[in-house]
Amino acid sequence: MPKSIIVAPEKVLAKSVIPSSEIPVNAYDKTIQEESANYSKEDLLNIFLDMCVIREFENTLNQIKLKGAHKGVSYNHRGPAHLSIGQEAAAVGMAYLLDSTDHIFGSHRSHGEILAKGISAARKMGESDLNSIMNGFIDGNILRPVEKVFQGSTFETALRYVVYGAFSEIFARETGLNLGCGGSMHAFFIPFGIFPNNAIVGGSGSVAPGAALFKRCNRKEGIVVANIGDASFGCGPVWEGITFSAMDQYRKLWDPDLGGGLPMIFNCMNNHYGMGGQPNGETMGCQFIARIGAGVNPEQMHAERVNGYDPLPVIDAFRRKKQILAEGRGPVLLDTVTYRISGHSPSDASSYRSKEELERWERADSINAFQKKLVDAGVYASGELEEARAKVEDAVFDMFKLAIDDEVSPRTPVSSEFVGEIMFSNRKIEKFDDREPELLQDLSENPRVKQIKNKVRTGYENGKPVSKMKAYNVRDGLFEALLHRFSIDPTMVAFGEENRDWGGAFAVYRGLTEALPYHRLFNSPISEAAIVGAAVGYALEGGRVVAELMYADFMGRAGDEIFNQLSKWQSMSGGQVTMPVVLRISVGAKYGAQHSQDWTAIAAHIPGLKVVYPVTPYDAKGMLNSALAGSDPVVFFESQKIYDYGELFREEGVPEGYYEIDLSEPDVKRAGKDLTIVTIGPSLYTAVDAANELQEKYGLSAEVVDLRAANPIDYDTLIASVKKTGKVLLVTDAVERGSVMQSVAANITQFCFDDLDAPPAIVGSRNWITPAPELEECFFPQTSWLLDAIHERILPLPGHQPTTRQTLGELQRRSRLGI
Ligand SMILES: Cc1ncc(C[n+]2csc(CCOP(=O)(O)OP(=O)(O)O)c2C)c(N)n1
Ligand SMILES: [Mg+2]
Repeated sequence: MPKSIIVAPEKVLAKSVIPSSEIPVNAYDKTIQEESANYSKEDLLNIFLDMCVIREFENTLNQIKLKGAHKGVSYNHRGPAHLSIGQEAAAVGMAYLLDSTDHIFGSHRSHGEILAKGISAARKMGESDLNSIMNGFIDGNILRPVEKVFQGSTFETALRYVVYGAFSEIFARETGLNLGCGGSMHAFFIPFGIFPNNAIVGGSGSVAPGAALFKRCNRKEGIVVANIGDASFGCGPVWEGITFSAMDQYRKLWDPDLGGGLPMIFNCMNNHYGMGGQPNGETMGCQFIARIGAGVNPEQMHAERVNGYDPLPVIDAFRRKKQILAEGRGPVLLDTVTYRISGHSPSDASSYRSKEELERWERADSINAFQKKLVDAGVYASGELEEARAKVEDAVFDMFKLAIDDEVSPRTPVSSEFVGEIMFSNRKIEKFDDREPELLQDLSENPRVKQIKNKVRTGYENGKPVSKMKAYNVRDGLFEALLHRFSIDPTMVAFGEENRDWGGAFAVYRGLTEALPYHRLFNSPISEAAIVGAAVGYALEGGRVVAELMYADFMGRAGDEIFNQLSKWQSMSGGQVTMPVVLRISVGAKYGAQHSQDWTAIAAHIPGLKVVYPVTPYDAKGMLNSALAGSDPVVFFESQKIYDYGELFREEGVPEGYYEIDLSEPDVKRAGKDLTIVTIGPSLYTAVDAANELQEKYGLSAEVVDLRAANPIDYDTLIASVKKTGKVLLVTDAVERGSVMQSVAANITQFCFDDLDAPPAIVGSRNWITPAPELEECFFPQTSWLLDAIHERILPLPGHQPTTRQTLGELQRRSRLGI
């Protein structure tokens, strides 16, 4: 049922003030004695030692980057190392209470967080679970080398496993946490709840909320933490992720059983600097990152600033905030104050800060300070701590030596096809969970299902076109595919702008509001970055998502999320995760320069994305069925020009039952022998008109092949056609320069060089902004353009009088002008 949130004029126009409350700053002031109920002696030692593990790990990297050697062992590490020396207390404090059901996301500077979280999760795990993870992960690939040099307790082995796996990952070894495919800035290890770290500053801000969403939608335990820097709070996607996480609907409209607000902590690792810019005093104006919470919701995101130069205030804050999340009152913002003693990277000359400032923080060093705190409180003698520290430092050194040993830790196999092989998982997954999918009604009762039942599933009936009202159309095909998968896969959710109630901006979702509970279909904020980012986070957790961007023109708003997040985590995980996301993107018409662009080429250019563009009801249903049964990210373009078209190419019409179409397979929409016309998107219909005219006026039979996909493309069908005809025209509604057809034409030239009578000719839209609808005929390829291009560039048509300029000379002239 549609929701009803009344906007009452007397209420929204009434005089009042917005209440706000004070935001605590470094409020923690407990002594070790006062904390005795929370920590045993051993707990305090573990906190200290975990910090020391991180310091030694980072110190090792620092030494090899600066001097090419550590403790007399030389190593040349070519890749990056963004160190967090100084931030150990913040990392250990953050991770201390978290187990493997709690999931952290990080940044380019997250080595410390990975180690802290891995060790903390391992410490809380039973021996058998630990053993099964370590033995099971890539057949014990990381464990075997560790076991060769260390025999001890399961936990001590696990500690070394994390350190060795992290070193190996940074050094691009097969034995890395991500088989060496992630590297320093992207390492992660899902079995211990360590989710991707992100080299895109603030990248985790939009992705992590999707993981928290997964936990709510699928009733899973645990919380999600996005560890991001202070300067990241200037990033739009972080604000979008916050907005997405703080939507009212989780508590106001969703089933309360799901748990309420997202279990999400935005944890600012506030080291006071970007690379050199200073958010406080220079590049931002909030002074306290915690203040941002006050602008988000009445609870002010339960924001507070905590002293992250001491692990105990951070642990204390996480203990309280976890409780808030368990009560469904998330999200939370923590402003964890710390300091980066190391440079941004080893080449950093620290020109942006004074020596004196650096020395003051070094004097206050969190590890030494915590050691002193334990000694002063009489918990440990200084010597005991020094001795324990030396032992963990030795363990880190041993793991370093192991990770640089080429025999034990071989390089990730770059010479083979390995990276290519893990780009796509290419799996067929019926459902990601066995539980019963939640539906609100028997689907035979659904109004849209009933309406479709009365439609004619072919475009022609008794030789006559079926009216638009009666014809089963592209929208219906998409709807049937969606409903099919929604009724099988309980994890599948769909979200985007105006998805619920409205029925999707272009009515594809009409009927789904009645069929699905809120958590399976909901309206998102106008936050394209968060829509795609959250889809990525949701999929990383193991759920299927359909996310929607209303117009292709809005892809720029979700640029990073499409180009760097959606596309890359399968391969950067070393093939360990799947990315079952269908990103529906509508291509506009009649809406001018910022609402009518076909950006298939931009998506197809990015490695790691499948990109399709079906334009018939049969293809729409079959290709969406395939995309929704797969395990890869599919950017699914749809055209607003043809949403209401019936099925004009298959006499049998669109089957009522389930079927799939291979996403790489071009389709011959009309057979012919004299000329091949390859199309993508709605240019199919222009090409068919042109083929009709070629037949009627010139007696030529053109074969029209609908590419249907921009990546992957199986060229066999195209090659067979071009070998037969020897002539090929490629047509697209995208602007011609850099279009998908440019690559296809280049490939056809290579594959069919000996069979071609003329070079392939491309007709695309003009390389302009899309003009007003009244002028679209000058912009989008018209039938006449196709005929003229054939006449001028492929095959002179007897008696043909061109009415448009399609000569090679004209192409050169336009190119010279960049238009
Ligand atoms: C989107 C993006 N912009 C810029 C950079 C370059 N860069 C890398 S780290 C960094 C500073 C980030 O500062 P902050 O978020 O505070 O994290 P910190 O480095 O302090 O841990 C910048 C600008 C980047 N990696 N990604
Ligand atoms: Mg910073």
